[in-house]
Amino acid sequence: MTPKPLLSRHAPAAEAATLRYNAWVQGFHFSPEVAAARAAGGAIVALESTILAHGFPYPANVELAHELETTVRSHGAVPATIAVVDGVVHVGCDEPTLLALGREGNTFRKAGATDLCVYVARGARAATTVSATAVIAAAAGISVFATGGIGGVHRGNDGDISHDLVAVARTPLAVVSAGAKAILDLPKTVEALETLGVLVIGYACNEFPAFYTAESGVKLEHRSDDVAELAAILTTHWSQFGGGGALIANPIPATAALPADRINQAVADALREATAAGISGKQLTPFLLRRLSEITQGSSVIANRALACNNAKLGAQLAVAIAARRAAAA
Ligand code: PSU
Ligand code: MN
Repeated sequence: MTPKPLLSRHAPAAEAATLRYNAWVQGFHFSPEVAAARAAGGAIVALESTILAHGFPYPANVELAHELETTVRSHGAVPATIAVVDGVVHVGCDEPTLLALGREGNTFRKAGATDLCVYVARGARAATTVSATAVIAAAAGISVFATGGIGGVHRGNDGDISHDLVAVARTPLAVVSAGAKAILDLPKTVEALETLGVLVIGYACNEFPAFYTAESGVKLEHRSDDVAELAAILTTHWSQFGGGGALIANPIPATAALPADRINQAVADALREATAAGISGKQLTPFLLRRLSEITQGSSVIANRALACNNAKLGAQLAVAIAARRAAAA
């Protein structure tokens, strides 16, 4: 038996959201393995497509797409890479779509949760960011989403704050992320997560991870070293407290981390170039990631790949643990 929510004031909103979501899901295209897993209550891990189309160069992006999916499968869950193709939301992409995302990334727009409707209504192609992937995954009943690093509060005072933060706050799912991307202002990003009510838990770490390095100096209040305990915390958050999104902060493995001084210098240089070139808005993150890869001669791409796969592995373990708890409670 699922315990009754303690906070009934959240229940009407949750119910309305479920109804809206259910209507919306009718238009989704599920891959055969995702459809089977949904029907069986199996473990599914959502994966985003902006990291492929706009975050990684070709062919490393196609290799990453395959490696993420293989990692999820080898840890007992089903991968659901999410993208919009010809106006249809795909939850689980077939091989031609993964190849198109990698080879023709620039023919895919970068969709956040807010502008998904534009691309769907126009029958266009769009890669989904963390925000768009999170709302689609939650609508499809998927509880775990693995990415590289979420967006957040950019450095400086230009007010650029990724919609990822708000969308994750609203969406009842766990995002497994190596903190937030190192190009950001990490202390401000952690503060914004707190303000928005995103539960942040460090997996086997005491500090908010800094993407290419394990530590940022920003201490976390919660730490868990046990996937079963994480699953218990999350299901309690959602089923008893009407909770929204949670960020499971998973540091890059020590063997893959970049030297902090080198990457910090590269980030500072890339940021200066972006300012000089007047790059802002949706172009900023892809510009910075591309420049970092050039400045570090590809080391940043290798590190990004390692941390994303590490997140896919933890995401799969977590999805399996959550599915087991739900099966036991049913
Ligand atoms: N993680 C990565 N590489 C990426 C991203 C995440 O390792 O490219 C993408 C995600 O799609 C995230 C987006 O939502 O970067 C953030 O973009 P912005 O800062 O414009 O909101
Ligand atoms: Mn932005």
